[in-house]
Amino acid sequence: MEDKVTMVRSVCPLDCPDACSLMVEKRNGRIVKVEGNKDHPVTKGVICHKVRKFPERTYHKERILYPLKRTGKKGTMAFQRISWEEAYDEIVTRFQRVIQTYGSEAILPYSFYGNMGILNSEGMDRRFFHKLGASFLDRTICNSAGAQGFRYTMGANKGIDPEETIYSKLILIWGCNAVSTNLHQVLYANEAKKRGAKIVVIDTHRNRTAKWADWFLQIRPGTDAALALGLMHVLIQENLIDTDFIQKYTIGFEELKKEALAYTPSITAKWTGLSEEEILSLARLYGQTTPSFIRIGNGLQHHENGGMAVRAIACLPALTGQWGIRGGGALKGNSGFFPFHRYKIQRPDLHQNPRAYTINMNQLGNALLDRSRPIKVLFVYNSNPAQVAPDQQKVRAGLLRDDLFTVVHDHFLTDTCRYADIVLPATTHFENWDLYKSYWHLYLQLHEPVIPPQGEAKSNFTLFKELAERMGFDDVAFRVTEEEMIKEIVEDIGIDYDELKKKGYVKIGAANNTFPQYFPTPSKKVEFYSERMKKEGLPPVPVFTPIQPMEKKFPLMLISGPNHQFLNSTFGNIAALKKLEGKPRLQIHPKDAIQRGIKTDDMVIVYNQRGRCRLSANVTEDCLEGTAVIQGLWWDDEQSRFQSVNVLTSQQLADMGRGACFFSTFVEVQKESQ
Ligand SMILES: Nc1nc2c(c(=O)[nH]1)N[C@H]1C(S)=C(S)[C@@H](COP(=O)(O)OP(=O)(O)OC[C@H]3O[C@@H](n4cnc5c(=O)[nH]c(N)nc54)[C@H](O)[C@@H]3O)O[C@H]1N2
Ligand SMILES: Nc1nc2c(c(=O)[nH]1)N[C@H]1C(S)=C(S)[C@@H](COP(=O)(O)OP(=O)(O)OC[C@H]3O[C@@H](n4cnc5c(=O)[nH]c(N)nc54)[C@H](O)[C@@H]3O)O[C@H]1N2
Ligand SMILES: [Mo]
Repeated sequence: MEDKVTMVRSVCPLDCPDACSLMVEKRNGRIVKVEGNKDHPVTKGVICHKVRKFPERTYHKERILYPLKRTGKKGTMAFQRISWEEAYDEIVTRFQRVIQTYGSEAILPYSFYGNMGILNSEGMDRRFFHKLGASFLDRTICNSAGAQGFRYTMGANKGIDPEETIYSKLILIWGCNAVSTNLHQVLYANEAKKRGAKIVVIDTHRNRTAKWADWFLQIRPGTDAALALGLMHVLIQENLIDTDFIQKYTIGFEELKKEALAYTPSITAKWTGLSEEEILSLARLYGQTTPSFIRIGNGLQHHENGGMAVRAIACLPALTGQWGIRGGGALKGNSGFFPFHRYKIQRPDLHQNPRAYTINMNQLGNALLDRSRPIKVLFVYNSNPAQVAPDQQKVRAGLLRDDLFTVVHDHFLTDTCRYADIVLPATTHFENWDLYKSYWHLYLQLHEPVIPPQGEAKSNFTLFKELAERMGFDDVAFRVTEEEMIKEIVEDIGIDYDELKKKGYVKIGAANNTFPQYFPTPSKKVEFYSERMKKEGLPPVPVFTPIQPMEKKFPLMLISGPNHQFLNSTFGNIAALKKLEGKPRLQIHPKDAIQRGIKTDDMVIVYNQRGRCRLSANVTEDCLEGTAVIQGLWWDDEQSRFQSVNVLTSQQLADMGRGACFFSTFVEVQKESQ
């Protein structure tokens, strides 16, 4: 028999700005290859290495294909196969018992964007938990602080259209490891470079992006607001600002000027660790180049002062009048351009339980250990909290509670499944319908299933729809099919479904159209001064608040960002990608290493008041003195006795948006005794 080969369109579901359009090669019904779609205006045939490994992940021998029930102690991964009927019976019986005894507020969903599809990440699931009257999860683990900071200045999560950044003459990549985390922005920047642009990276770590840049400025973590104010100082002093733009489109320039006055190059240098010359040159370059573009990443906002850092940086393009010029402005996130009607998709009106708590997902550990607001059921999907949530020892202590009933829906037995009472098999995105937006480019994409569900796997959409039926929820909200829901969502915002289905994607609005005629802040201008912030008890103009180490015992600041080959903890079990990453390592500056008698490849213990982590050392000047770097969210590995990095991070919240503070972590390091 001859091989039947077909090429089918797909979308990358990962929590990544690029939201790539994929072409999938199928042979006799099986996916054999995944490539970038050459016809997609942003993907242009280019995808990252990890996504090429999707076939290996999809057909992996360890994929969960049937529902499982715990047979041993929590934490031991002892399960037996059960049927979906049995699984549903267990879940529904437990739900009903908990609701009767404690109220439905004792049930908490825990999810994030393991799959970015609207239906499967914030669609049918939300409807279900709303109708159930469950407690609310405040989903703030990723970009909340920075998004809020950007909104205070600019009014919305809207920046420039990244396709226009090929026209930029200066590109500042600020706290963003784009080579690993936003590949197509790097391709646009390379195109801009061919047209004469200069690329500057501002980061605390000499990461892959820093190595690619024309100019790398290595800044002390948590001092970005000081640098932004220092740049403003020079721009104002040397009259490199656009006074017409400021007058027409901004408010609060005088107040901002007063604040920036204090940040002379010498003071800014003291805080940031940069030299005065670097600060002056950067300010002059920025002040004299049009159009200039700032890509603001998530790294700098995972700090206790991260919201304000982004708010301060977001003021820069208005000072030099960049908005409205093709290739000029900034981009933190662009999800604000997708005008979906959230309430119609998620149906918050179905929620009828005024006693429901709101639990911040960064504080899962505390929530599970808090006896005053008892959580009795945890329902996890699209997330791996045992690895990704901060203060992991508390998270796991909570998950170990005997009186907690935990359901986990996933593709693999993640470390979270270790604590589950019931594990449910999830379909991968290849097996589902869905609708994908991007938080960076402006294309909406439709996904039709490429292969049938593997084993007995069910999508989040199907799972919550079927659970709704078993709970006796008879609203029409639970009777729609996937395609009907997608049609409703897109037609509601004036998109022609048939066109979307034919092409696979449509572009939403033109980004720069709204700027500078109109800025969606309360004053309708770029707000250097924000009355709203004042009312909310925050400083109304950008200020710099240094991060204070809690205890002198832990002198090194630990930055634990993503690595190149994984996507958060996803892919942490894929052999080919693990091999490329090697092993989890602690990067430490030579001066800090010498003081502690540490050499490259020594085993070291990184520790603080919350926990300890055993790693091999890499002594390198890629990180600054006084900081240490671990990349990647690795899975538990009992053999090497490696404990993952989130045992060290804290549940503290950032200054804005109730965001996470992963990188404001202080540790000490010592060589492991032999
Ligand atoms: N390959 C890969 N791609 C990914 C992910 C992944 O895990 N792997 N994760 C996805 C997700 S969910 C997200 S949110 C994004 C995150 O991707 P990015 O937005 O790039 O953010 P991070 O990689 O967390 O951090 C970026 C850089 O910020 C630096 N940094 C830390 N603190 C500071 C500071 O105080 N100031 C400055 N200037 N820099 C600082 C870090 O050293 C790091 O190099 O990437 C997405 N894409
Ligand atoms: N120390 C430290 N911690 C961090 C970060 C950091 O930089 N440093 N980054 C933080 C950030 S920015 C983020 S966004 C979070 C990310 O945290 P998470 O969103 O939890 O990300 P993942 O670890 O990728 O876990 C996603 C899980 O969803 C599963 N999944 C995928 N598709 C589906 C599906 O369709 N259905 C179901 N049921 N499951 C599915 C995957 O198999 C995977 O196990 O981590 C945060 N944690
Ligand atoms: Mo994220």
